[in-house]
Amino acid sequence: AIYINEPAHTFNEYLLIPGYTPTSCVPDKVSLKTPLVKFKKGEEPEISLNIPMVSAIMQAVSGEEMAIELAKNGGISFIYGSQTAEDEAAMIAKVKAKKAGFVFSDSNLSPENTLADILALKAKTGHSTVAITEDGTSNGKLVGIVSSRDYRVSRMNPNEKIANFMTPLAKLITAKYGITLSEANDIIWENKLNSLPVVHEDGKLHAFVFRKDYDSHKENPNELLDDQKRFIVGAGINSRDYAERVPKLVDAGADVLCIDSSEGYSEWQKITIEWIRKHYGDKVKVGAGNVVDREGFLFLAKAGADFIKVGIGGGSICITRETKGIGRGQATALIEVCQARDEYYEETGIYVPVCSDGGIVYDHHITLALAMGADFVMLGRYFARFDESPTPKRTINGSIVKEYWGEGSNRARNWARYDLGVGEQKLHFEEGVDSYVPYAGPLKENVDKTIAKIKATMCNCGAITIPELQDKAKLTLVSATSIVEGGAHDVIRKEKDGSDR
Ligand code: MZP
Repeated sequence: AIYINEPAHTFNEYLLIPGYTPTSCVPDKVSLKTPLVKFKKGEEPEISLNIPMVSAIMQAVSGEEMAIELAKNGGISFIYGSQTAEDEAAMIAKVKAKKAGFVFSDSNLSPENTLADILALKAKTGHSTVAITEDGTSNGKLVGIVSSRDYRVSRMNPNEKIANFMTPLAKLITAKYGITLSEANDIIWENKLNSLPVVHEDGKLHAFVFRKDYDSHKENPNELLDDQKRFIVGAGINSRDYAERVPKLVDAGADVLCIDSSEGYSEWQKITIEWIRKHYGDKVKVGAGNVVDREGFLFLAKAGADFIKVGIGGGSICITRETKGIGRGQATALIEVCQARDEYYEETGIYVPVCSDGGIVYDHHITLALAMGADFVMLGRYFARFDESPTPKRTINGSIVKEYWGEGSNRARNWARYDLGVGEQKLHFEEGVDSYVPYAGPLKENVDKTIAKIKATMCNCGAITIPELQDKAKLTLVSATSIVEGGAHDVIRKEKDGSDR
């Protein structure tokens, strides 16, 4: 046997020591852009993320609603593979059917409806914007729009007829399909509008462009507004039914696949990647994992993985270390794998992004993971708490919670994630638990706060990009007592909001 006598460490045992911060290093200047798939030296990756966060390949986390919202915010979801290939492909197709960039609503009301009807429609459909047409159909002449950002609406009597407050809205200019984003923005600014409806030549409403539209800010201003901009989405696959599953996911429009396995240093993964390369060449991107050491990384990199996930046993719902006695402290595993990734890059000129998967408890663990070399992190528990996760809210002992269960639990029955070739299509023993997590509200609110913390810490370290952070970061192991010192201590706290950390 080989003994590694140094203990493996977790994120909680590390802190960053701040570096010099020049005045030019402010959070607004920080870019969190990061590669999702491998690329050659001097080239750009085919897919990048605007934030280094992806949602876990889990039933309780990544459905289509999560995927759309996370993509809007710059990350990507991997739709869970522990469902039939048809169901998974249908989820992918739903995400791809949504147009990115411009807020669109096909829900129409006529001027005869009341403000209360608008609010009810918004609540029912989840649309932030409602189109008002002359006859209340999507083919009718557009006379205005009402957006939840519309300040007038909040001050009105709900029984007021739309017709009565339509006049200012009717003055909105309706732009023709085919104009560029920059032309749309000019019209918006010149006319002091909040938004601009865009219609097809056949008169059908096509899109709304908002003055403060987060997505349209990121668009190329010369881009035509109809363009086929879609949200990016990933999909989990396994090393059992890939020959049937992968074609369905690719046809549905999945941008990237990931082999979902609790232990990825195996011939099964190599066979799966080889099958994809044989049938699709490099066109279909596929991540692999999970590994926790240099050998595991090199094996999957040589097998052709587009990115590699690190982490065994650190997930919040995971009991793999207890049941099977395999795993490694997440920080130590990540540091070793990232060093192997850097050496591999030096030798081959191929950069294979590393994803730190599982075990993120505090927001600052994400920054630590990035500083240790991760290109992005995969989160389960974090995203399971949000409105957009696929599970309903419940009240337990007076607290609002959402359900969160492991893929290795009897509830998920994701036997393919754990199968070692027995192929009996059942879990022989559980490696995950079924649990609750505190409900934390909408994704955007939480992700914005997390990103603000990451950017602030990066500035403390004098870094405005992730590679710069990885280069400059000074990390220290901490003693158990200094962890205690790091929290509020020796005071009686008035209130403690566990979600804000
Ligand atoms: P966390 O963000 O909740 O700490 O961890 C999420 C990660 O745990 C997933 O991305 C996956 O790698 C892993 N996972 C999912 N199910 C199980 C299980 O049932 C598990 N053991 O370990």
